[in-house]
Amino acid sequence: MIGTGMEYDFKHIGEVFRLQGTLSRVEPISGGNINKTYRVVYIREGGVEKSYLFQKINTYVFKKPEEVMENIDRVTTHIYRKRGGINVLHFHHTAEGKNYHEEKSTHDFWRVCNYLDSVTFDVCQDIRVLYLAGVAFGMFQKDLSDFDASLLHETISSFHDTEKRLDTLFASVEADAYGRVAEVKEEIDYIASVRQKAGTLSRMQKEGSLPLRVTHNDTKINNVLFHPETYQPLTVIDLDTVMPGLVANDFGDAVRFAANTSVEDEKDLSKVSFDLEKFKAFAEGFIPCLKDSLTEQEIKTLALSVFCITVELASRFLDDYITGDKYFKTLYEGHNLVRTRAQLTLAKDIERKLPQMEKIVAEI
Ligand code: GN1
Ligand code: MG
Repeated sequence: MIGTGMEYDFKHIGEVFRLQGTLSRVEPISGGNINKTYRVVYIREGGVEKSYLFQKINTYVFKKPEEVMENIDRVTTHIYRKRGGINVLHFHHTAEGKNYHEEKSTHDFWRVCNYLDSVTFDVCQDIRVLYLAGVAFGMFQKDLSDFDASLLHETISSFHDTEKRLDTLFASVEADAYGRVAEVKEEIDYIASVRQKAGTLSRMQKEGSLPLRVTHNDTKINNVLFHPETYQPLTVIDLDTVMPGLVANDFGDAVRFAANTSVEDEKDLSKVSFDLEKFKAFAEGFIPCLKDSLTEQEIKTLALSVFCITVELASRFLDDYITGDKYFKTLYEGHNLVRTRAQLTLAKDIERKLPQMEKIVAEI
């Protein structure tokens, strides 16, 4: 469950990162399902306010947080050079020159970066913003197209290996450690019925028919910061899972989130559906950024990737539910089940609309 965050000694952490001024207030930032994030406001000499983003990395999920931070350092440095330093994430360093700090007594693992004045969207009705989100993720990939992938650690192994995710789910179903399986039979039956289809992209990856690129791997559109007035994309955030991967997974995961007519954890399933207009807008922003590098085969997998990644995430939520809610942060009892049902409702609608989605991609 999520705490208030006020149990942490933010003043001390600020000192470790040598931040200037006096700490004035702390505001929790909700949204992420893994790490804990806070905006910490300092008052500097002359009364000027300066905000920072403090994040406590979830070390249950990221077993080697030092490697996560090494990846982030390399990726942000690369992007910084390309973009001339404008609107780039910058992580602060401790006196020992590290971009993270591990608290000795608690083993809490902290990082601090600049706070960009911005807005983000969980549900977005504005077609232009969706188009711009597509551009932001497309450009992110383009910026990293000449980055040496061998420099990156695999921060979570087999992260988007859908086949493996489903194998894990069915093993957990067998074990039924928390006695929750009987309640989710319908969900399990559906996932079993689409197991082959949902694993298509991972199989193609293993066969070597899709190229590995440096990808973001967590492309929810609330990971794009937009300018508060102009809505121009400022930067892409949440770089914990930047790793070699499939371009289709970045596309699919973004669309899974952005083209949903409701939120990811909607309880009222009648509000959940897949919006083809939104899909088209995102695709029109994303695909042209990569048009020179995408292979024929990659283009063919874009529409299907939305289905695969949605089933994959539903399986991850369901697996977490039946294994005792240890991975994703939950706000209430049964939250992971609510998420599963919303994602499966979405997956079914995507499955129905696949031919139309393929047509839209082909036209672009
Ligand atoms: C997690 O932490 P957050 O909210 O950015 C998860 C993603 C899921 C997403 C679903 C490291 O992302 O894979 O798609 O929740 N990140 C990790 O909301 O597992
Ligand atoms: Mg994330």
